[in-house]
Amino acid sequence: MALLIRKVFLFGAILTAALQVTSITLPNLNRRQAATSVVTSSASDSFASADVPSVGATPAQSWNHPGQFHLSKNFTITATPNTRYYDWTISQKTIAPDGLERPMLLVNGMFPGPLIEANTGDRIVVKVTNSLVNGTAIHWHGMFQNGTNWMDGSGGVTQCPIPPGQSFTYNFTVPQQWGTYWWHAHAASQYVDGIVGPFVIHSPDEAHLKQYDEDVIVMLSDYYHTPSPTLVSWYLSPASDGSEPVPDNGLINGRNFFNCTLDPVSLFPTHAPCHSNAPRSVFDFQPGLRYRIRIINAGSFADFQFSMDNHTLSVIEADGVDMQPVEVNRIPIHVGQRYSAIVKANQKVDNYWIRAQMNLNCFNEENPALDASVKALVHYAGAPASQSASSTDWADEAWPGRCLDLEARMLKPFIARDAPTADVQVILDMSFQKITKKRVSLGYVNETSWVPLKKAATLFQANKGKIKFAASQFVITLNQTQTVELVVNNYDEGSHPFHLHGHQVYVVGEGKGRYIPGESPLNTFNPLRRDTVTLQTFGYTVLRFVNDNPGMWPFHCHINPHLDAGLMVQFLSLPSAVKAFKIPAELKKMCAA
Ligand SMILES: *[C@@H]1O[C@H](CO)[C@@H](O)[C@H](O)[C@H]1NC(C)=O
Ligand SMILES: *[C@@H]1O[C@H](CO)[C@@H](O)[C@H](O)[C@H]1NC(C)=O
Ligand SMILES: *[C@@H]1O[C@H](CO)[C@@H](O)[C@H](O)[C@H]1NC(C)=O
Ligand SMILES: *[C@@H]1O[C@H](CO)[C@@H](O)[C@H](O)[C@H]1NC(C)=O
Ligand SMILES: *[C@@H]1O[C@H](CO)[C@@H](O)[C@H](O)[C@H]1NC(C)=O
Ligand SMILES: *[C@@H]1O[C@H](CO)[C@@H](O)[C@H](O)[C@H]1NC(C)=O
Ligand SMILES: *[C@@H]1O[C@H](CO)[C@@H](O)[C@H](O)[C@H]1NC(C)=O
Ligand SMILES: *[C@@H]1O[C@H](CO)[C@@H](O)[C@H](O)[C@H]1NC(C)=O
Ligand SMILES: [Cu+2]
Repeated sequence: MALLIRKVFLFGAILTAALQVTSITLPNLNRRQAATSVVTSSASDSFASADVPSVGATPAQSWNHPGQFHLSKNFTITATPNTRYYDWTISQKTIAPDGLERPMLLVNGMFPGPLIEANTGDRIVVKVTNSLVNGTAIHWHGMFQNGTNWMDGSGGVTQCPIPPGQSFTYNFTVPQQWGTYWWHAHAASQYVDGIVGPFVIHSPDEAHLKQYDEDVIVMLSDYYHTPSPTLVSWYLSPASDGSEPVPDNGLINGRNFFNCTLDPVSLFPTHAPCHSNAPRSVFDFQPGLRYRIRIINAGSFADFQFSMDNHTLSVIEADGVDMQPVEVNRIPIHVGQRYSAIVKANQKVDNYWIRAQMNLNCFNEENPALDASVKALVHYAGAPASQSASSTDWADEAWPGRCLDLEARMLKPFIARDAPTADVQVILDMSFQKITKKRVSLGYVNETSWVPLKKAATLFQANKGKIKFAASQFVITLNQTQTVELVVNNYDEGSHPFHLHGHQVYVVGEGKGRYIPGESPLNTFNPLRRDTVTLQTFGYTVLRFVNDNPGMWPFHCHINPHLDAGLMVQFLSLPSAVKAFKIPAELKKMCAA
């Protein structure tokens, strides 16, 4: 391992010249200008929450808009559908979320990007203008896109990337779902470089609507000082020996402290200008109120354990599905997943640490620059403003050792549904193998390691009636509206948060080793439903979903390097309906660019 680290140092040093930051641009946008959220009628509140930075924040971080993470009371939760318009421009900017300057890819100059806030049934219209040098596509993580599969934003699957200099308008509705979601680039590894934001859907039917007074978003992410194309090419080279790049830091709502003296010992030193006084995020609590905390892991590799000193977390939602409340001290949350928890501001007026502890057991490598305990603060009104707290972590051990989800049997959906009986079973074997000439470890589902198509999208091919796809595309065709049982055997030592686009799946079974039909126990009685499920190391997972949403749906590991290494399959659901899709011509035209 030490040898490997030395190799990395050398490699990092060579790269440094190419990564030197030349200028720093501080976009001077306020949130309203930035988001240009032209919202119809009563919904003009979408971006209206206070623009004042929280206690302790430095106003210099003009790209960061803490106000949008505290949802405004002015937002009207209603069942009357509305159209919400957003106008986004994606461009490269040099900013310093944790004090170290680096080029990032940002929407409207914001990091994290603009909040989308809507009600169930609303229409969302987002005009995306691409001012990058590469094509891009935006995916709306967890949206069903029922009847609008081509708005899913998956590069090479449901669309060709939006070419540089061009615009595309995403336009879809969000019926029959609510809760906490997010959006992110789904082209190359771009979201790792900043193209991410929260997406919240309200509904008067939400189970726990009356159980909280305030509504707050906590976006967690791991964070690299080096742009992702460099990380990915290293990862997909023999030099990495299959080890994922380990983050330099982590962020909470786009902020954290970084000790600049540690940059030289990073796996990828940058030598970029760095300011050791970047502020952490601060969440203001009013004593006596109840807060809904929406935790989103918008990172690319690390599994976090989320906790708040002296405050228990009552989990009420997982990936947009309301849960019967369950009280915990810590929530493990893997990439792509979301949880809501209710927290009572019932402790002594003081400052408390919020902790997002990266699970180092999931990493093969060490990064000496990384402080794996990512922090933010709760500040009770009346306590002194501070960037620090004297509170201590819960006494119980943060990590059981391996990288696992909150146990499925702890999470019981509030609206109980038994898993329907399976009509058809699909078995997938997931592994990493070094079988290429280049001695690079690639991700395989059965015999296929996914490589995105160039100037083509599998959806458009299916729309033309194609049923056989390129060898790099593992497309599983599901002809009928029926219940699919998806068994995934993980033959890898790592755990993998798999996300199925367009669906919520029933998690009916999990265990060690290979799935053995008839022997591995299943629970079909109101099992957990969600859209991103962690496959445990050397274990099996059994999922079920109803194949009633026509389209080409990726099922992939959300760990970004693993997706780049090919860990993806696609379900072609209801091909005859897909053939009948009237896909906008402008979308298909982007393949010619
Ligand atoms: C909410 O609406 C009221 C009345 O229109 C307005 O005075 C207030 O500034 C708004 N609050 C926010 C956070 O936008
Ligand atoms: C554009 O894409 C190429 C190929 O993936 C990559 O090498 C390059 O770094 C990207 N440029 C930016 C600014 O992200
Ligand atoms: C969005 O789609 C709806 C339904 O197809 C259509 O009526 C509307 O004009 C579209 N809006 C935009 C801005 O493209
Ligand atoms: C930063 O790291 C250096 C070297 O490990 C250490 O001496 C210093 O105390 C650290 N500074 C802060 C503010 O943590
Ligand atoms: C937080 O909890 C710890 C352990 O129970 C306790 O010792 C401490 O006094 C609490 N802190 C405050 C500010 O209430
Ligand atoms: C994947 O491979 C396994 C093991 O060979 C096989 O049982 C399964 O049917 C394959 N899955 C598909 C969708 O082809
Ligand atoms: C699905 O339909 C296609 C075209 O009709 C057919 O070739 C294929 O065998 C069918 N697949 C299954 C699993 O029935
Ligand atoms: C999708 O729409 C079809 C037809 O309206 C409906 O039968 C099905 O239940 C919907 N599925 C989802 C996941 O919304
Ligand atoms: Cu993975």
